[in-house]
Parts: sequence; C-alpha cells; structure tokens
Amino acid sequence: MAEETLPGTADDDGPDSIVLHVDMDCFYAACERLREPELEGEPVVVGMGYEPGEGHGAVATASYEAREFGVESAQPISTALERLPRIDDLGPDDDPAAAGHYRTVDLEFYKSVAADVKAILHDCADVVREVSIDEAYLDVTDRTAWDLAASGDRTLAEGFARYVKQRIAREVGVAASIGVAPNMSTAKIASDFDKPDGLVVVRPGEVRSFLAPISVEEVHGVGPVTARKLGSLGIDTAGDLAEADASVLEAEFGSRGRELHERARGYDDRAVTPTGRPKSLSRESAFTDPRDDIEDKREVVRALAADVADRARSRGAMYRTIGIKVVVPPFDINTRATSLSGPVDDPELVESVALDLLDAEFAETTVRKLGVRVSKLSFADADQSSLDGWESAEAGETGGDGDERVSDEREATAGDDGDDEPPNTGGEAPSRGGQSSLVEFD
Ligand code: DCP
Ligand code: MG
Repeated sequence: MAEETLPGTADDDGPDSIVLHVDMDCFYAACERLREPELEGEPVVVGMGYEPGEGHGAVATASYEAREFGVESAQPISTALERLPRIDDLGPDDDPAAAGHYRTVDLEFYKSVAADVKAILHDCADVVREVSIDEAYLDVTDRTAWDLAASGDRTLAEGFARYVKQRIAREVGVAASIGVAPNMSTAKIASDFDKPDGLVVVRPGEVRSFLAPISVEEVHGVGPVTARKLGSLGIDTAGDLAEADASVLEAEFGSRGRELHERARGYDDRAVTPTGRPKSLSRESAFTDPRDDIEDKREVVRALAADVADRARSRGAMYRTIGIKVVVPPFDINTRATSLSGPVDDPELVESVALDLLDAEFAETTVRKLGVRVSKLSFADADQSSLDGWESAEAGETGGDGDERVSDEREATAGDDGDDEPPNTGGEAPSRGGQSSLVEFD
C-alpha cells in the first residue's frame, strides 16, 4: 500500500521539516509575576470582573498552583472564588495556604511582554507564525537538524529548542513550553504534553508511536462533537484513529475525515506560513537609566521616526496614523497617535508629528522607553512581489550557543494578525542586523 510510507522516511524531495510550537505557561499569570516577583510559587488567578459587586467575570488564566485547587481558564470567577478564596478576604482563622492572589487582566502589559517574546522567536527562525498572544509556530529546518549532537543521543533540534527556551526565560523572564516535531500538528501536541516548562521532541520516525496513546480530542481539528462521534465508533485515541478505515471516516466526516486520519498517522504537510502583513511598523528604544531631559528624548524620537519611516518606504507601505509610545517607570505604557486625512509616505511628517506628540504631554516626564509607530498601513504593490525583507533577513545568525546578547534597542515586527490570514501574504521582515531585535507595540 503506497500510503504506508512512514513519516520521516522522506519520500519527498527534501529533508524532514523541523517545526517548533512555542506556548507560554500560564501566560497572564507569568506576566503578573514579572512585576510582582513575590507571586512566584503562589496560586495566582488573572481574570475580569471579580471585584466586589461585579461577580460576573471569568478566569482568564490560573497559575499551576491555582489549578491544583480546580481553578481554570473560562471558569466563572464565582466558582474560582469558591474553590480558592481570595487571600485579601481571609479571616484571622482561615488558612492562607488555601487562598489565592487575584489580579485583573492588563492586556497592554501582557502584549508588551508577548512582543518581547516574539522578538526572540523572530530572531530564532526565518518563518514564524504567530497564532495568539502567547503561541507561535517556528520553522527552523534551515537553522538546525534532526541529526544527533556529537555528545550523545539528543538531536541538534532539541538543543536548538532548549536555546530558544533559555533565551525567553533569561531575557524576558517567563517560561515557555516547546514541542519539536516534523510537522505543525504534532509539534502542537508535543508542546502541551509536558507543561509547564516542557520540552518534548518527537523525531521523524517517532511521530506515529508518540501520537498513538493520545486522546482524539488532542488531535488538531477534533472538537468535542467530532470526539463524541468518534467515540461512538470506538475510536478514542489517535492510534485508534490511525488504524480506522479511511473510507468509514470519510463517509462519516467527509474530506475532513480523511484529513484527521492522516494527522493521526503523523502526516501533516502544511507549511508554516508567516503571519500576514503587518498592521503597523514600530520601533522602540529603552534608556539604560530613565531620562527626563527633553532634548535626550527628542533625539531618540527623531532617530526612531527616521527608522520607522525608512522601513515603511522600503516595504512600500503608506500610513495614515503616526503615534508614539512613552513608557514611564516601571511599566506605565502611554500611547498617543495622530490620524491623517489620507495615507502618506512622508518621513519628515513622521518626525514632526512624533515630536509634537512628545512635546505636548511628555516634555517633563521621566521615561524609560520611547517608541514611534506608523499604522493604518496600505501597500502600494498589491502583487507583493518584493518581499525584500524576507530575503535580506537571511543574513542574520542565531547560534545554539546561548551566548547572544539582546540590546535595549528593539525593532518592530508584524502585528499579530491572528491565525486566519491567507497564507503566504508576505510579512514584515525581521531584521537581525546590528543590535536590534524585534518588538511591536499595539
Ligand atoms: N486566555 C483567556 N481566556 C481563555 C483562555 C486563555 O483570556 N479562555 C488568555 C489567558 C492566557 C492566555 O490567553 O494566559 C494564553 O492562553 P493559553 O491557553 O496558552 O493558557 P495559559 O498560557 O494561561 O496556560 P498554559 O500553561 O496551559 O498554556
Ligand atoms: Mg499558554
């Protein structure tokens, strides 16, 4: 049977792909711990609307300590509070070990942390598909290999993934779980397999045996309804699904049935396509020590404005909004923007608008970081033939030696367009020249 070719026994033209799926652990809670290190090791619940009198909110996430008490994402806050009382509400006789720290969602802050993480991801891979605030796929086939490292039975790909994980931990201070596999769906299952702080590597020849015991619900594309239907057919695991008769699956679920069958067998030939065109271009720069001198601040804004305008021009992007970001210590993020009557490509205007916005409100303010952004982009070359950024980005290097330093100066990358962009619509180029790395501020 022709279809019996094993995953990994490349019957195609190239080597097996190496895909990383990176998903941050209890992400919002991890962000809260960044600014409140005393929450480390404590049950932390992040949610909306749990303040007294509101009572209708839901849990966004819970730290793994809070999950032990049965608190989980999307749960009503009232249920969470029953399972894990708020530490501030305890009476003198209550047990503080059975209470949690509740924090309100602060998306702006989480986005800024996510941007720092994504900057590292773009630095580590030529192709990054950002799926959500805390999740991305990386195709690193050209950066590493499935070969064993000289030292023993680990693959070079594992070492590379460990390096990515360590950079995120060291440079941003949050934990990621990473799955490494020859395709996207297996990498996603692998990243979830050993959370938190997981690193699970599924080598090309191991995909099917890795998937076999996994519940069908974990197979990409199987929702609760499909899982129930599969269950009624006696198909509970990916192994059962792989062994099932493809024609029966097709009769039950149409072409999707065949696709699920293939995924369960370890086939998933979707290429990792980069997230779509940027919604904005931005660049930001941090001071080593916070500054209040207006000339220092203006000088930085001028340089950032010139850089952003330059990059917009090189990408063929016109913009209708020009904005600045001002971060006041420790993490107070202010953004201001001016909208124009139509799209322009005008570097001088970027500089003058950015300086006006700075002068108007922040002349005296002590700042930690400044940024300039152009947004409401439109692209002149609808055929997208010149993806110059992607090509020139090849020159960068990211070793697996863990020795790379990131400066405080950061450069913009694609806005997070979600996961439903048409594939191959190009994208903002991660430039890895000099001391820059990538960040967005939206
Ligand atoms: N989120 C939310 N509401 C949900 C699910 C998630 O607001 N119903 C937010 C909070 C999460 C973030 O999205 O921190 C990322 O979602 P994940 O599903 O990746 O969950 P976590 O990162 O919190 O936990 P895990 O360690 O399981 O990945
Ligand atoms: Mg997560």
